[in-house]
Amino acid sequence: MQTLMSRRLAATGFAPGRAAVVAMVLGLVVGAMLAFGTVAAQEANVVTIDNFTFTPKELTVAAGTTVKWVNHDDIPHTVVDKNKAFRSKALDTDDAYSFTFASAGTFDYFCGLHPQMVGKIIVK
Ligand SMILES: [Cu+2]
Repeated sequence: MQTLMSRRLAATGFAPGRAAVVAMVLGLVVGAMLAFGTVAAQEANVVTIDNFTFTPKELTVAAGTTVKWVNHDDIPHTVVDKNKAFRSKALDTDDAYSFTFASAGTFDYFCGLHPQMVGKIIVK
């Protein structure tokens, strides 16, 4: 037996199946907007540390640029260049470390406490 509600929905051509598709499309649009907002909020020349991850993982800057790393995790991390060009102290929550890249090169770095955490700065 049909309810008044479902009859009304059927009358407007608004079938439950269509509602699901509309909800999915809306979800994708909102998701894309949120993702875009996150990217737009990313500060220039700043690498954030969140959930054991450097973001962006790879950053390209011009020679002379100062790059800042900020730890947003609630455990300490460090920033250590593979070729010992730079090494931070342990960064507590919201601590930052900055390094100025004077000349061109590729700098692979990792966290000294969690070596599986890696990132790269490309200086041009
Ligand atoms: Cu770490």
